[in-house]
Amino acid sequence: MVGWIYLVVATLVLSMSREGWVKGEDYVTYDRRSLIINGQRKILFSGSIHYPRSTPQLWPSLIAKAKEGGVDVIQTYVFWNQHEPQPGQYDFSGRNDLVKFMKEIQAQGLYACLRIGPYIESEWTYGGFPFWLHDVPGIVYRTDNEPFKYYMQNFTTKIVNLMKSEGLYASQRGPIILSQIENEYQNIEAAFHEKGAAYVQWAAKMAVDLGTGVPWVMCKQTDAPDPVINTCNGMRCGETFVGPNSVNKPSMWTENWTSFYQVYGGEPYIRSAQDIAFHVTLFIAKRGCYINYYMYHGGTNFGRTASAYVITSYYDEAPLDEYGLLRQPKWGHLKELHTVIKNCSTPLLQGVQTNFSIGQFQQAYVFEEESGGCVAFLVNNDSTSNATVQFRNNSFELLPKSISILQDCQNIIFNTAKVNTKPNKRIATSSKIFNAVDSWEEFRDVIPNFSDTSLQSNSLLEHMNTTKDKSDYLWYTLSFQPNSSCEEPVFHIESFGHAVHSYINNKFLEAGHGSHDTKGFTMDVPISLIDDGMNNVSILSVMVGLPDSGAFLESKFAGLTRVEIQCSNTDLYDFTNYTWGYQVGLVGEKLQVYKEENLEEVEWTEIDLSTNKSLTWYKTVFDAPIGDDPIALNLSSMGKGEVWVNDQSIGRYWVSFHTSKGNPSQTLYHVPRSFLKPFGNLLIVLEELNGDPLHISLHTISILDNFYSPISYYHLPH
Ligand SMILES: *[C@@H]1O[C@H](CO)[C@@H](O)[C@H](O)[C@H]1NC(C)=O
Ligand SMILES: *[C@@H]1O[C@H](CO)[C@@H](O)[C@H](O)[C@H]1NC(C)=O
Ligand SMILES: *[C@@H]1O[C@H](CO)[C@@H](O)[C@H](O)[C@H]1NC(C)=O
Ligand SMILES: *[C@@H]1O[C@H](CO)[C@@H](O)[C@H](O)[C@H]1NC(C)=O
Ligand SMILES: *[C@@H]1O[C@H](CO)[C@@H](O)[C@H](O)[C@H]1NC(C)=O
Ligand SMILES: *[C@@H]1O[C@H](CO)[C@@H](O)[C@H](O)[C@H]1NC(C)=O
Ligand SMILES: *[C@@H]1O[C@H](CO)[C@@H](O)[C@H](O)[C@H]1NC(C)=O
Ligand SMILES: *[C@@H]1O[C@H](CO)[C@@H](O)[C@H](O)[C@H]1NC(C)=O
Ligand SMILES: *[C@@H]1O[C@H](CO)[C@@H](O)[C@H](O)[C@H]1NC(C)=O
Ligand SMILES: *[C@@H]1O[C@H](CO)[C@@H](O)[C@H](O)[C@H]1NC(C)=O
Ligand SMILES: *[C@@H]1O[C@H](CO)[C@@H](O)[C@H](O)[C@H]1NC(C)=O
Ligand SMILES: CC(=O)N[C@H]1CO[C@H](CO)[C@@H](O)[C@@H]1O
Repeated sequence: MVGWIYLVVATLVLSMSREGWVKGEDYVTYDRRSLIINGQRKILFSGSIHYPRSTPQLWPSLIAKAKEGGVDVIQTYVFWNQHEPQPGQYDFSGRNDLVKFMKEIQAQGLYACLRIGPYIESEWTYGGFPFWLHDVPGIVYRTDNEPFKYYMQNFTTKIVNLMKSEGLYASQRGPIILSQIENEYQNIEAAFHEKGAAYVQWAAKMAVDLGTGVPWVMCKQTDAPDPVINTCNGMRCGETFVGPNSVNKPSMWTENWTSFYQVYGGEPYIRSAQDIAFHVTLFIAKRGCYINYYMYHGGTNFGRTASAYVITSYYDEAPLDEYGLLRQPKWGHLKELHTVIKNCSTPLLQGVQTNFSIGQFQQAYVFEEESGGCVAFLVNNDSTSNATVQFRNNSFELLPKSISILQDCQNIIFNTAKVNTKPNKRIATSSKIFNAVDSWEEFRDVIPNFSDTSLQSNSLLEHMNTTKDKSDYLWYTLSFQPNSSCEEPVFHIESFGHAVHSYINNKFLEAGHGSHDTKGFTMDVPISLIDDGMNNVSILSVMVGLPDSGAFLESKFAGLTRVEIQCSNTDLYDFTNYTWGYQVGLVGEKLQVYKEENLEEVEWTEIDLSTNKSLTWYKTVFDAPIGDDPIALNLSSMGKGEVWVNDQSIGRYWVSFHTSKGNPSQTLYHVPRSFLKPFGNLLIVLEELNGDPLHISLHTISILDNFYSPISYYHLPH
């Protein structure tokens, strides 16, 4: 009966879908049970790997390891601000070579899911939007707004046409079986009232009209209009997903979080292999047909691509770690689960599903074919005790918080809580310490005074609208003379984020910052003033990535909001509406002194450790460690800044921002092998605070297999 309904629905969808789709033999369609690719139903495991978060040199091995781990589909967002840095000027080179990435997926025989967005969030700066959108007159992002819709359609069309011209859709025998439009829009839809729903309709129609020949999805969007499929994102979609919004759509999970992104001041989020396996299996038991691991490989937020307060390493806890090494037992346990599910796919896809209770906290999900094929899932949702249950006249003892998979509905062939894969351990082996004073040179960046600035305003300007994201840094300067003697002056600064370094009369005072959850902060710093002359106040406002989420992203605010000097005799100087002078960026940035060709633009001197070293550029050279192991810089002796190797930024660092346990959130920073030559690699460090470059070290990263306990690890020689 149910099988018959599938057949009718499938036939309807197929016949309806032929019109308007790209011609080709390999259609991708769907019914309520699954995607149907080239006439075949599929249960698909998918893994997110974002091409700009690794390098073209690493893509083949990452994809191969995903394939070996039982992944069928590689899912990626498309990163608009990487591809269209200026309106109409496109970049698809190097790490942005989306076509090459898709072709690598195809070459390895995998499918692809292309999440175009073009709003992507993804802890990527500005949620993937190019900052120039901000200055389009009258624009309001992600709603029924003509300027926004124009640019969204323009970019989406550009990407779809690029994929078509390269023959990359499955309808053209390419790898892409699914595309996504928008991203978790339901989170903000209500903020736009009736314009929100109108925008969802428009976005779906715009996408479908592009005629890709493969289905579109909208994740976390219960009102996704037909034929767009609404999908689930989350950690426990087997429990939380209310299901597809129409009887002929399959149940799909586009983001099952393998961990959680990490912010400065945050500890890593570790999700066990058992917990992931439990929720993936439950989703399958409840007739899910597509599960994507977000992330399967996280990688690195190179340069300034991380969003506000997000660290440079991305989802290092995923089955493939930041360096692309297997994280065990996660990778192996999920591989085993994938193999088992694949082996049961005939009864899963062809059988009739029933479910019933087998105990107070225990349920059975059974898929049975008329021909006798059968697979059962026995769920024990008791998280503390084993449960003994009767199923089909057999007794089974189920581990706490686990799902057992029974082949032929008789023998347990997999249990989500029973991990057969041995854990491994990642080790960092020191290869070089940069402790020779004479191997370094430094250049102190310039602290501008009010009289040096060309941009002036009688108010505190908003940070992003002033820098246009050309730099993280914006100088706010003024000069003033107190009316009369100011006793025990205290400098009061309020900022909407993200960090501030304050200077008076060319002397560093203090640094302050907000956090991912509370971006605003205030500082009160005792200072000394010159009473009978002009005082130069210079405040460096620093952003650590642009915001990436929420409604009305175009009108988010950052930078200084109030500046005062309070004297003990109640005199108060309020500079909020004073004449301020502004400078976007640092001198070293403007001269691009991190590039080999521009080194001569400034005078480098021997390093001087005797004074405060805030805002200093350091330079040295190093040879690549021999071998093929991945490489990382250990920056635990540093404060906050950014690092370049051979002209390429390996990302921001912020070691001085500690977690509640007193640890930096990240000390090792990945230097891709492909950035290096054998000898004489240029290393440039921009340190904003008082870090010590003489304790920077270079490490090779490797995996210790058969790792049983921390004790055995500590006995090994380094
Ligand atoms: C997108 O905009 C560019 C100008 O920036 C224009 O040349 C191009 O034709 C537009 N493409 C589409 C599909 O609208
Ligand atoms: C796959 O299923 C077949 C028959 O159902 C069984 O004989 C075989 O052992 C299974 N293989 C694995 C790897 O589970
Ligand atoms: C069977 O599944 C349905 C639909 O998910 C659910 O409403 C019902 O509670 C389940 N029954 C048992 C006994 O678990
Ligand atoms: C397990 O129990 C928890 C807590 O009662 C509940 O929230 C969850 O939905 C249950 N899961 C399943 C698979 O029954
Ligand atoms: C379970 O046992 C009963 C009684 O012996 C029998 O009637 C029934 O068919 C058995 N069920 C299965 C699934 O083997
Ligand atoms: C729970 O069941 C497993 C077998 O399924 C068994 O090895 C284990 O000893 C049991 N634990 C307890 C506490 O009974
Ligand atoms: C700013 O003024 C200080 C004296 O307070 C001076 O040493 C410094 O060179 C000036 N900065 C610039 C960029 O001229
Ligand atoms: C952004 O800056 C421009 C001047 O460059 C100004 O006209 C505009 O009002 C500013 N917008 C916001 C939102 O601050
Ligand atoms: C303030 O800056 C001006 C211009 O750079 C400089 O001439 C003056 O000496 C500075 N004042 C103090 C107190 O440093
Ligand atoms: C300083 O003098 C200016 C101009 O006379 C006046 O507006 C301001 O209120 C005075 N500020 C203080 C704190 O005395
Ligand atoms: C600064 O000027 C703005 C606009 O003129 C005004 O609304 C605001 O109250 C002023 N703030 C202070 C602290 O004087
Ligand atoms: C939808 C869903 O399951 N969201 C969960 C994702 O994971 C975070 C972190 O554990 C939970 O807080 C959410 O509830």
